[in-house]
Amino acid sequence: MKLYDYKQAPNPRRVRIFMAEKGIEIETIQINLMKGEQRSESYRKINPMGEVPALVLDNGTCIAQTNAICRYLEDIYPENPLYGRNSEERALVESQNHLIHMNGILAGGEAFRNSSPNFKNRAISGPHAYAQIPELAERGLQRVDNLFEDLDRHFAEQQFLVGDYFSVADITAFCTIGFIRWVNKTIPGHCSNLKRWHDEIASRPSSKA
Ligand SMILES: N[C@@H](CCC(=O)N[C@@H](CS)C(=O)NCC(=O)O)C(=O)O
Repeated sequence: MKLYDYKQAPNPRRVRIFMAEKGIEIETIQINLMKGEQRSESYRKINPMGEVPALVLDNGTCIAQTNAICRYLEDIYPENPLYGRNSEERALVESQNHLIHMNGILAGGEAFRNSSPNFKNRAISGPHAYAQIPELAERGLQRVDNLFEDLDRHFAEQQFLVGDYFSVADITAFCTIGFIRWVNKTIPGHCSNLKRWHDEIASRPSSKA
């Protein structure tokens, strides 16, 4: 297998942390997004979406969505499950992971991609051109503020996103908070529960992956 990666980008980081938690090693190839390598003809032959991460299996199949890659790895390396240990936990992990994707990754992306001069006409990742909409950048920032408050309330009650079970949803949230720094937003000082959770995840060796 080969993992197409870009060290600085949030979605490939989710896969790298997931792999580190499970002790999985996969040959990794860097695609430099700043140089536009994701849009090159050669890379688009591998992943027509022109995005990273992408996992190419030994039979040539390309799995090109972060959650699908992690699910595939969970399936073939079931030890130390990160998608839940029973039906109820799997449903709760799914729910939290989806919420963080919607209200975190997409909100941060909305703020970042609609404001950064480097993303002019690339306000949505993928093969199609979309103009920036400044109002969406503004709304993205509001959504990020709400995410911090919602997570802070959540972590007042629970150790991780799903009770005392560390899961893929925590990885998604951790990478989201790293990504949100790109729009100059960090955990507000009064969000002490969120800070406690963040420090705990940052202290895991996988967080350096
Ligand atoms: N839906 C995809 C999104 C992946 C994505 O947005 N990747 C970004 C890096 S974090 C990318 O490749 N962007 C390329 C671009 O903006 O041209 C997933 O969940 O994997």
